[in-house]
Amino acid sequence: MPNLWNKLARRNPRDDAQTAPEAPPPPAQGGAALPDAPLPNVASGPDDLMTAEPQPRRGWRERLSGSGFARGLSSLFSRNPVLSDDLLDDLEVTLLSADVGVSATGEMIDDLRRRMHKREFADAAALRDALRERLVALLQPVAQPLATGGRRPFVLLVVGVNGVGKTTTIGKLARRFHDEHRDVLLAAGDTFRAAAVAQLQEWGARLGIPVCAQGQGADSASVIFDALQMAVAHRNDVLIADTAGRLHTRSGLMDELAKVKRVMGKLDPEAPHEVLMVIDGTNGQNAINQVRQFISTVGVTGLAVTKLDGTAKGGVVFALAREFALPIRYVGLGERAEDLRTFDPRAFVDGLLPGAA
Ligand SMILES: Nc1nc2c(ncn2[C@@H]2O[C@H](COP(=O)(O)OP(=O)(O)OP(=O)(O)O)[C@@H](O)[C@H]2O)c(=O)[nH]1
Ligand SMILES: [Mg+2]
Repeated sequence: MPNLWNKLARRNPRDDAQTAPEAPPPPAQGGAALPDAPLPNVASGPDDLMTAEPQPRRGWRERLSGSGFARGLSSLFSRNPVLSDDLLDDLEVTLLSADVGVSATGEMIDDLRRRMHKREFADAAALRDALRERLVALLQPVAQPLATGGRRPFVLLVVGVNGVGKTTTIGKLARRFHDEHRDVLLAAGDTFRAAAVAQLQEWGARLGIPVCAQGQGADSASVIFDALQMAVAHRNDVLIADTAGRLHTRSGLMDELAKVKRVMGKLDPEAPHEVLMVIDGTNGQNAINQVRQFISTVGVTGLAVTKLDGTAKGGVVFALAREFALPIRYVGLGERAEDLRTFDPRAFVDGLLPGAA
């Protein structure tokens, strides 16, 4: 049965990053919010920022163990305590269902099967250890933390589709830089949504960080240009620019991003130094198409994968690593500021697949 499933899955275009059809866009969080409506995510976000005592940090494992991927792997190894082809067939289904993607899954399964047939593994636990090492090895090359170098201001342009967690990630990042005593300026480049500017200003106010903004409907490129001018004049260490969520399939909106980038380049040919694309970890294989489009329009230099806590399957992180080899700077394991973690492949894999390494 799993073999049949596998064959079907391999032919299923949904698992083929090249041809994956678009799912409906994720709901724009707060996109429908009225100007005076409560801000969607500030209640649980910035409030925590100002907590004098740091919250006890919950570990990666605690955050990831509830994910579909972790649960799938754990039940897989309890169902198949001995080495067998069935175990590998089941594993293949688990990886594909968790959005690891056809290519990465196929390569890993083929390698593990070959090694199993060469009697390299004494038991299922040994195969599990080998799987863990394969998963870590797949992620290791993309674990490249963001380095600001000597650039001042270091300019970060944050992009992504609607509701993926861009503004929240900016708040969390601002907090990190702020904690490192870096002078941060925020640019409210999402001029599309009424509540967007207020959402960023709320983060700024809580941290005591200035926010450069114009009214709703202003030209995003002009807001960001002004902000960069200000950051240069004030010698800020870091400028983080928010942008409106946009569907990668809407070429007009995508062109607007390219314009934002061009305009920045007029003041500093190297700006933005980082185009950080935020991806919702629950978007599965659809994220692959999103990244491809953003790369071609605006040139992504790093990824942040959010919402890997909760119901996310988590496997898309592997698919992203396999498809793009783009640095994964951060992962979001929750809504608190400290839940934005510098990407750590071993901690991530151990969270999904615990056991003696
Ligand atoms: N559980 C969880 N929720 C998150 C995470 N990151 C962001 N969120 C939530 O995702 C929702 C959307 O976040 P926003 O930051 O407003 O997303 P956005 O991409 O700026 O949205 P638009 O500006 O509308 O495109 C909020 O409710 C956040 O609290 C995460 O890592 N884990
Ligand atoms: Mg936003």
